[in-house]
Formats: sequence, C-alpha cells, structure tokens
Amino acid sequence: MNQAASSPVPPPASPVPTSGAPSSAASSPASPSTGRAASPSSPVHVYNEWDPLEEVVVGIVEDAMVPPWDVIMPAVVHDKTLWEFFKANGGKRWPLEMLKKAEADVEGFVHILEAEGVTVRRPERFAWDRPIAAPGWSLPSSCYALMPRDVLFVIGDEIIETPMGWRSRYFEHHAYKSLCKEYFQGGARWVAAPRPELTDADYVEGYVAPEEDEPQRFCLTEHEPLFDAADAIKCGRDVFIARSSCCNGSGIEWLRRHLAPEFSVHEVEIHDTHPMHIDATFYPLAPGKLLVHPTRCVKVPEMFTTAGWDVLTCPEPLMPADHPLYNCSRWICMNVLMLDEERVIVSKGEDDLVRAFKKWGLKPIECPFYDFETIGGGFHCASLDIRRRGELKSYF
Ligand code: DAV
Repeated sequence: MNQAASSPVPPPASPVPTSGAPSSAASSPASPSTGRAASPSSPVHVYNEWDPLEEVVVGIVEDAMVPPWDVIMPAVVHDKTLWEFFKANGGKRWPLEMLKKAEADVEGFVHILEAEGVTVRRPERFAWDRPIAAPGWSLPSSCYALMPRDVLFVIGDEIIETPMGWRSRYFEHHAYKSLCKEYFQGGARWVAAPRPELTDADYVEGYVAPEEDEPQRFCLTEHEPLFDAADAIKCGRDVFIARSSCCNGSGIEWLRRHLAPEFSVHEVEIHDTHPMHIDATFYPLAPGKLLVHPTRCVKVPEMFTTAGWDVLTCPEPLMPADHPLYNCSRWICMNVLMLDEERVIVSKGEDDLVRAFKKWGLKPIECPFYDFETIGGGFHCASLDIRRRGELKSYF
C-alpha cells in the first residue's frame, strides 16, 4: 500500500525555459528576479499549470473518513439528498468497497504519472479517526489525505500552508509535514498562513445556498483570512482566485499581500450555488488556452482576451447523472492535470472533453477516475505540483 514519503530528493531541475511557443498568447520573460523568484537549487519550483512536470504529490485513500457534518457542509454538498448520509455517517469510515474502488483509480493515476516520467510522492498516514477540538468547536474526526491540492499552495520555491475554512481539515497539513521538512532542507521556503480560529464568527448564521437564479452569496464572513490552495490557480506572474465556501475576501487579500510584488493576484467573478475551488470553473491550461465552465465563470478577466488567449468552454460532462458524487459535481471533469503544454490527464468516459482537447491541440491521456471522484475530486485535487521545469514569465 502507500508508503510515507521516503525516497531521496531527486537532483534539482536545471532552469530550462519552457519548450514550445505559446499558441496565441504572448509571453514575456520576467523582469530580473526579486526576492521570491525560485532558487535554481530548490526542489520546489512551480510557476504555472503547464511547465513540464517533474515531481508531484498524490493523495492517499487509506484511512479516509466521511467528512463529519459541520457548519460548512450545506454550503459545499450540492446534492441535498446526501445531507442525511453525512449526518448519519460523517466521522465514520467510508464503506470499504468504495475505498477499494477509489484506491484502484488513484493508483492507476500514479502509474500513468510514473510511466510519463514524473516522480510521485505520497503523504503520510495519519489518525484521521481521532476526535479533534479547538476553543469554540469540536468534531468526531478529521477527513483524509485525499486532496493535497487544497492544503498547500506551492508557488516559486515556496510552500504555503493554507488557512482552510473546514474545521474537519484543520490538521490535514500534518500528513505533509515530512515532505515539507524534506523540501525545506533541500532549500525550499515554507510558511504557514495565520492559523484560523474557525469559531462560529467565521460562518454566516442560518446560511442557505443560493438557487441557480439567485444572486451569488457565500457562507463565510470576513472574520479572518480563509482560503484553500485550490481556490487559486497559477499563471506565471499572475495568480487567479475566486471566493468560495472556503475562501473569503480577507483570504484573497492575505494572499495578494503575501505574494506582492512578484505576483499579482486577480479575483475572478463566479456564479456557483455551491462554490468550492477555482479548478472546475476557470483553468489556464497552457499559454493561450483558458478552460472555463459554461456558466460559473461570470466574466473572463479582460487581460486574457486582450492578450489573445483562446477561451475554451468545457463541454457538458458525460458522467452518468446517477453516478454518486459526495464532494463535487459532474463538472469535476474539468479538474484535469497538465503534464506539459500538451499532455493532459482526463477522466476516462469524458469522450466529448477528450475530443475537444484534441481539437484544441492537446494530447489527452485517459485515466479511469469516476470512483475516486465519488468520494473526492479530480486529478487536480488529488495532486500537488512540486516541481515543473520552467521560468517565471508574464503571459499577458
Ligand atoms: O463543483 O465539482 C470541485 C472542485 C474541487 N477542487 C465542483 C467543484
């Protein structure tokens, strides 16, 4: 089964520029490096979603618990018919059959990554089944180490432990501590955003998710900065972020100030009844190629059209409507992983998206993932880029 991170750190990447010209958008080299530009010797080096991927962390299915029912759950679980399931089973183990099927998917994903030449690291096991508490709240359990993308924001040579809005994910960073220490020893920077209190003051009292035809509203207050790493997505000098059920305006402002002046953080306007993370809504796949959800992305920032990017609308998902999804919507098909500017890992069964990717000049690699999606998210959620071979640039 999955082992805790144990293999030695591979030699640092040589700082080779990205291969291939951008399809339509202009890219320009960054101005001479300021403090934040990654040191060439750091084992952590990521500026965007598409430079050639060298090392990645992939989540583990073992020990995963059904997220305990808590204040944030009605804001993130799309399907109201599942609320009773969470109320009855939250804080218990997922049924073994579901875990086995999810594990087969994730190990198939790892196999593909390794076959494509990517070094894959795994989080550590952790006692997610233990009750947890902080002043003002307590829960019967944590969740899992399924989705590293949410927990750590990796940019340049820095790892940022994010201030997550789910109480049940408060200790999730612990599954990645050994890896963080190893990367730190190898030269990476490592910081934690202010650890949130997550008291009732963080959540809008009596929150009810909006219907499709209602204006956007969010379940979080501005009591303190909150965001998950997957609420933001990297695009060289520019980072795009959207408010969600786990990301508030203060969280966006914290990231903006922390990353300035090397990176500019732009907020993307969305409409989503159960918003959680930007990566099934707005996804810069490669220079000149922005994948968007047909309705959730209210307005594509003008900088994309001005710079000549193609705005690619994701086709309707083909996952059967009755496929059980406990933590995301069928649009999880958008949650792909780029191995470089062309190779894209996409869920098997999503033939329309595969066809669209080919038309858009990408090389899809299909991997069965519906059973992982049942309890978790997509390829992007299940992974965390540690090193991509490329340089800091502006694509606008
Ligand atoms: O609605 O499917 C999932 C995004 C997870 N990072 C959705 C959003």
